[in-house]
Amino acid sequence: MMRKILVLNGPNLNWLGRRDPAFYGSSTLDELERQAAVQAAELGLVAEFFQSNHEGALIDRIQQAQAAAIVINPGALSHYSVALHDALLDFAGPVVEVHLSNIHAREDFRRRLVTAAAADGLVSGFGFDSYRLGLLAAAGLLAAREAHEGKT
Ligand code: CA2
Repeated sequence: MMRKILVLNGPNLNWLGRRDPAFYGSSTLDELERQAAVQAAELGLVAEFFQSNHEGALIDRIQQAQAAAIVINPGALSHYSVALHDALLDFAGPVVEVHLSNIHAREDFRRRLVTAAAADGLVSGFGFDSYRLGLLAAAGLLAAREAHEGKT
């Protein structure tokens, strides 16, 4: 059975490709998701996508997730959402946080990461490739867990 991976995008990422190409590139969220679906399939995963501008909607989706792992770009919520942090912490599977831009090369307020503390790891600064690397990391963590479970 193919394992599912949930790819979540937070506030304003629905604007991808429409503004700020210097930071976020010129492709749309739809294009990003289509690319990520192919990359996930290459790793033996079925990707499900959800974007919301609302913190609560993202938390609801995490709580209801049937997926084995999560790749999430929480957008600006990364910098202050304790509620999203707590929802990710309660998720049973691997969590990888991704950012299109290098958050350490921007304003100081972006260097404070709240949700990333609930993730297994973080990828930042590689544009769409951050998602590809995030999927790869999540697939590696899933394989490691399965190998461990096989031994116990
Ligand atoms: O680099 C990232 O992926 C961010 O999560 C993007 C967030 C930003 O608040 C984080 O600090 C870093 C912003 C997403 C806004 O996306 C837009 C895309 C195109 C046009 C306007 C906004």
